[in-house]
Amino acid sequence: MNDKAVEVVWKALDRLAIELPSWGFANTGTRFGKFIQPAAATSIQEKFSDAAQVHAVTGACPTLALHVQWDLPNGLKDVPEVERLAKQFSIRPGSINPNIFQNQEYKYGSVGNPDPAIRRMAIRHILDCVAISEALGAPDISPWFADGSNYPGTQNIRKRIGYFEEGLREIHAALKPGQRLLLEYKPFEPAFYHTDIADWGMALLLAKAAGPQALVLVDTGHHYQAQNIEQIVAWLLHQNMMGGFHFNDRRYADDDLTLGSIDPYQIFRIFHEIRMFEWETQTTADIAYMVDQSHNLKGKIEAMIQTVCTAQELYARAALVDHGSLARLQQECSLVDAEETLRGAFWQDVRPAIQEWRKSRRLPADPMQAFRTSGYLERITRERSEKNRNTTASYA
Ligand code: RM4
Ligand code: MN
Ligand code: MN
Repeated sequence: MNDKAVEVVWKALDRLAIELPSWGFANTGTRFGKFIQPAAATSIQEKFSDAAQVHAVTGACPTLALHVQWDLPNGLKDVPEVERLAKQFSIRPGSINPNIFQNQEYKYGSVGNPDPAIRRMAIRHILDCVAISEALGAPDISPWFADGSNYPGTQNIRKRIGYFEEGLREIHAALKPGQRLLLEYKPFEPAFYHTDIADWGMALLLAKAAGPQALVLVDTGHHYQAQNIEQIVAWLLHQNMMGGFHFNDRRYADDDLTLGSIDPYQIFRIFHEIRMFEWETQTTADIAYMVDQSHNLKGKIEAMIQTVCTAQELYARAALVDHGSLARLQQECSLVDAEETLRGAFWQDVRPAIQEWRKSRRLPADPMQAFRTSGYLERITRERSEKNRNTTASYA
C-alpha cells in the first residue's frame, strides 16, 4: 500500500467511532433459554467497566448505548449514577433505548396498542427517555417497537398506523434542538403476522410524520434474505433520513452475530455508499454507528473487540475506493472496470496500515492480544462467577 493509501486509511479511522451496546455485555441466549457466562456483566457498573476495556484496546468506542429499563430502572433518578460511572470509566452515555416490549401490558403492543391507557404508558416511558437523553447530554433516542400481531384479522393495521403517527408526533414535540429520534424497523419477531414498523418505508413515513428530528435507524439484521441493504442506505442518504445503524451480521433472521462474520462484503458495500455520498456532496453524514449484537456463545468482550476491529477494517477498505475514477467509470458504463474499482478496494489488506495507525495513536497494535494479556478477563471471572452461577437460565 502506498503512502497516500495509508493516509486515507488513517484519516478514515480517526473519524470512525463505534458505539457499544450495554446489553451486549450481559447474559443473553435464545428464546429457549439463557446461556450464563461466568464473566458476564450483571450491573450497569460492570457494563461500563467492560465497555471501557474495549475502548482502551481499540480507541474507537467512546460511548455506550443504554437500555433504559435494564440500565436505569428508576428512570431519571438513575441519571446521577450513570454520570458518575461515565466519569469513572471515561465512557460517555450513548443512545438511549426505551423499552416498550417487555412489560406484560405490551402483549398487544405499545404505541400501537388498541387500549389508549397502554398507549399512554408507552408514550410516557419514551418521554421519560427524552428527558434522560437531555439530562445525560446523549442526544439520540432510539426506540424499537415490537408492536404487531400474530394472526390475520386480529388487529386493525390502519388504525395502528394512526396511533403511531399520533404518538410519535407527541414524542417529537418534546425533543429539544439537537435531540434525534431514531426509528428502527424489523420485519418480524416477536410478531409473526404483521409488524407495525416492518421496513424502512414504514419507518421513513412515520419519521416524516413525526417531524424533522426523526430519522431512520437501520439494524443490519432486520431485513428479509437477499434484500439490498446498501440500496436502502443510499435512499435514506438521498432523503437526508439516515440516522444510525445497529451493526451485526446474520445468516437467517435477526441472528445478532458478529459484524462481518457471515458477509463482510455486505458491510463494505454499506460503508461504500456512505463514503461515496460524502465524497459527492462534500458533507459529513451525521450517522450513529452502533453495535447491536448478542454473543451468547462467544466471550462478550472478545466478541466486541472482534466487531470493532472488523468495522475498522471494512471502513478503511471502503475509504480506499477511488471515488473520482469510479464516478467516471459509472458515467461511461464501464461495468467491469467500475466493479473492479470496488472489488480492488475490498480485497486490499489494510491490517498493516491499521496496526501502524494504532501505534501512532498509542494504542496496542493487536487489541485482542492486549486484552488477553491484560488479566481483566481472569479478574472479572473470579469476581463475577458466583453471582452468575445464581442467575437462572431456564424459563421454567
Ligand atoms: C431488537 C432490536 C432492538 C434491540 C432489541 C433488544 O431485535 O434489534 O434494537 O434493542 O432487539
Ligand atoms: Mn437493533
Ligand atoms: Mn434485533
